[in-house]
Formats: sequence, C-alpha cells, structure tokens
Amino acid sequence: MATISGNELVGETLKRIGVDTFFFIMGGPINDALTSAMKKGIRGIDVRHEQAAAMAAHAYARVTNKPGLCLGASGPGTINLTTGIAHALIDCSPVVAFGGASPIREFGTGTFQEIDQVAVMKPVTKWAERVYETHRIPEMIDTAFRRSIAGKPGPVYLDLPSDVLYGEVEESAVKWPDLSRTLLRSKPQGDPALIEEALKLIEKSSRPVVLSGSGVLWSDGADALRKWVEETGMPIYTTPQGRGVLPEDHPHAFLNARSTAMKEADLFLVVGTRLNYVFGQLKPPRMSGTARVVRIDIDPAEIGASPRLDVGIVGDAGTVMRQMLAAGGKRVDGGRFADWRGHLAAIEESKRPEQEKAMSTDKMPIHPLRLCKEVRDFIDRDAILVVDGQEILNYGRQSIPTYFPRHRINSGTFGTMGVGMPMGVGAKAAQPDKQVVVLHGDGSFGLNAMELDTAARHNLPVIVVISLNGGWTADPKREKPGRELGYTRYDLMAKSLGCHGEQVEKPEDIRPALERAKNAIKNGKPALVNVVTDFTARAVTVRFTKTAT
Ligand SMILES: Cc1ncc(C[n+]2csc(CCOP(=O)(O)OP(=O)(O)O)c2C)c(N)n1
Ligand SMILES: [Mg+2]
Repeated sequence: MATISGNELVGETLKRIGVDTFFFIMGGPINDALTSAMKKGIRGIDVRHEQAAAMAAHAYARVTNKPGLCLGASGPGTINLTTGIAHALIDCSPVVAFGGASPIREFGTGTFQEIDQVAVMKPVTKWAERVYETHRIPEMIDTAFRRSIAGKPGPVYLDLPSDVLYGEVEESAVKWPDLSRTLLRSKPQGDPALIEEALKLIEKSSRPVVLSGSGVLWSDGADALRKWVEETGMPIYTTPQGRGVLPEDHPHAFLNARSTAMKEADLFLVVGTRLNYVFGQLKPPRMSGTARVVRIDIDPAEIGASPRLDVGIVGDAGTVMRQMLAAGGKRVDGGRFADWRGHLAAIEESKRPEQEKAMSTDKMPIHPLRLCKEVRDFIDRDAILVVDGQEILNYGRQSIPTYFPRHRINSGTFGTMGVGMPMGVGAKAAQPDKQVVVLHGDGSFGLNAMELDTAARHNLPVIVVISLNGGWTADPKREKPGRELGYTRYDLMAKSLGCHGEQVEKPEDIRPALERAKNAIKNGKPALVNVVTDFTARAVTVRFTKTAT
C-alpha cells in the first residue's frame, strides 16, 4: 500500500482548497510542507519578519475576500506572527496561520524551540488547535479555513508538530473532507418580521444615517448597500476599513459633514460593523443620543451587547440588505430625506474650499495635508491605498477619498503601526494589475521596512510614499520621549535594495517625483518617494482615549 507524508498532505490540502498564495519565513519543521505546496504551483512569498507575513496575509484577505495564509517556523518564528494575528483579530479579518512546532513525542523534555504555541495563540485568535495525527491533517486544515470565515471573520491558528508533519500514513487512512466546499460561506437571512419593524422605523425617520463597516465587504454586500442608499436617499458613513461601499464623490457621500450627521441623526442603520470606539460606542454628545438604532450583524453576541438598540437583525449583511431592498427599498420615499441631505450637502460645500486651501499650502517644510493632496491627485481612481502612521493616517483619512470597496487599508481598529509595507506586499500580490500605493509615516515604515526587499525580490512594484517628519507623530514642542528619529534617507535604502528612490523637500516637486516613481515601477521593482514634512503638523481628529499619543 502507498504511504503519504504529513508534509505532502499539507501541500495537497492547500491545493484542493484553492489556496494560491501564502506568506512565510522558512525553517524547521515546515520546510518540506512549504516545498510540497510550492511544487503544486502555490505562490510562496518569503518575507523578512513573520509579523509581516501575517499582515500581508491580512491585506491579501481584505483585497480578495478570501482567507489569507501565513506560516512560521517553530518557536520564535511562530511567536513573531502574533502581532499580525492579534491585529487581524481586532480587525475581524480571516487570516489562517500555521506554525511548525517541536515534536509531540518530545514535549516537556527541553527539546529545540519548544513552547506552547497553541496557548500563545489562543487569546489572539478565534480558534487555535494542534494536529495530533498525520492522517487528520486535511480535516484540521479544512476546519481552520472554515472557522476563519464562519460568522464574524477572524484569525485562526493551526500547530503542526514535526512528528505529525514528517509522519507517514497509508493513503487509505487519510480522512479527506470535501475541500471544494471549504471556502463556502453561510449567508443567513434576517427575520422578515424584524425587517418589517426596521422599515417602519426608517419610514418614520427624517434624519437617518447608515453606519457601515467591513462586515458589508466580507459578505459581498457593497452592491446591495449602495443600491439601498441610492434608492432610499439615506446618507452613509463607513468605518475607515469599510470605505468604498459608495464612491466617495457620490451625491450621498458627505465626508466633511460626518460629525454633524453623527450628532443630528434621528436614526442609525448600523450594518456589518461593531459599535466600538470607531463610532464612539454610540454615546452622546459625539453620537446623537435620541436616534433610534437598527442593527444588522452576523454575530448575535454583537447585537446582544449593543449599547443601544431598537431593532436587531441577525444575518449576513449583504443578504439582509437584499431582503430590505426587496421588502422596502422603493417603499421608503427618498424624497423624504431631501432636506436632511441638503443640510449635510451645505456643510460639505462650505467646508470644501477651506479644506482645498489647507491642502494646497506651499509652506516648507511640506505640510502633510499638501502631501495628501498630491497623492490624492496622483493615484488611479481604482488604486489600492494603504495608509499607516498617526498624523499622516489622520490627515489622509480626512482628505483622500476611496471609490471602490476593498481598496483602502490602514492601521485598523487595533491601530497597529508597521502594517503599511507588509499590507502593500499582500495587496499587490492579490491584485498585481492594480496600482498599489503605500502612504507611510516614517516611524511606522521603519517597523517593517525590510518588506521593501520582499516587494523587490518578488517583483511586487508598489509605490511607497513616506511622510518624513523626523519621528513618531507630530511634536511641536519637541518634548515627547523617544520621538526623534532624524531624517533618514529611506530613498537611499530603497536604491540599495534595487528599487527606485527619491527624496523631495519642496511641495512642487512631489508630483513629478510620483510620476517618475510610476514610470520606474514598470521594471517590476518598487519605488519609494521620501517626502520631508513638517514635524509640527498635528492632525485634529476625534480623540479615542484620554491618553492617546
Ligand atoms: C506597533 C505599535 N507600536 C507603537 C504604537 C504607538 N504609536 C501610535 S502612533 C505612533 C507614531 C507613528 O509615527 P509615524 O509612523 O512616523 O507617523 P506620523 O504620525 O509621524 O505621521 C506610535 C509609535 C502603535 N500604535 N503600534
Ligand atoms: Mg513620523
């Protein structure tokens, strides 16, 4: 009888599930499993730090709407994944992580790189397990992938001990699940009676607002929600990660009137998003205290724990929005909200010249908002834009619009610095034909700067733009501990890695440098534009905590 090894089973299972890309750093005991997968045509992208592997897998998931896979070698390799995995947990993104591990037979004997990796991963994943028997590898991998996308998405971890990977089993003993179904998602419907209740509340409202998040994107519900907004005339605001449901130059998008809409709404239709600090936990005065609240969420626990709630519909965001459209899209008279839209549009109009003026400043050193204007005017309409940092993130959020779902990624709900470069790698691997631009703070760039090397080696031509304000955050009084980093020539670092690199100090030089970067990446290598910006420029934004940086 023929036998098969655990390593071969890993490669074969991934292929049958339809995995096409993963991110990793080599090492024992995963090397033979990696070889098996890559020999079957799956693209392995070897990165320079395992946290970057998890972050790249995360971006890959956000861009493709499929789980992203990352792998680490035993011990430190796997432990290094944790920041990226925790980030995916707080961001509710389907990342599947595999960790090679020391042999089960030697647990407790002081064997090489032994540490309880499952225990480490438990609190940063929605599911973490170990494979104990070689013949169960396909079944356990299938479960891991399924769990990552079941209900609210999130990261999962599977421990692969060396004796399980290098074990040989009779082929007939292997338990093969139907892997063609692994990535199928359940799309539960909402209760029609509750949908009716929600419609009645919406019909009675005069200042309704849709608040939506990534749940809409994971459920492939952006089209349905856009249609709903267009048919009913309800204004919409998304979380930073859920942007692009509606092109942000759409007549129903009033980006600059956000705080007024939040304060004055009389109904919030909350679709596919948690009510965490991003929407101020729905607390007044930031959020209207009198607004009725309708929620649509895949997670009953989320609805159960809602800070305020009038109607809670448990179901898949896209499915429920389609039900809402069928039941009442036309019934809700869009004209009813014309005054409300007019009010928000007037605020939007009044703020725009002010904003354009702030963005056009010729001051030197370059104001980050001017950098944002140059990036906004330069990028393709369907570019994937990744933004990481603090000041540059806040300035960019307010000033650079997004036109398509799954085209905007940032430091996310966990506020993790260092995601930018790896997420650029993951996004470009997922969408090689799209322009991928990473707008980075200089500090956050440093955390995973060597991913520029990954991008270069793997011919992933991202355009990296750095806001070089000489340190972490703005520091007008130069008083923050450990803030100063100096003005590092990241452009020279880029050149040394075989990339195009330029430094810019004058506002009028930004655009030509970006155009040269665009031209340079035609050779398949990334480009980096290092833009010296004003260290005193502090973005004014909602403070999420009293002790924020
Ligand atoms: C991994 C991680 N470490 C530290 C922090 C704390 N932190 C929040 S913002 C920030 C500074 C970001 O600076 P930079 O990337 O240079 O962007 P800038 O604000 O200067 O535009 C830091 C260190 C964090 N959020 N994440
Ligand atoms: Mg900085």
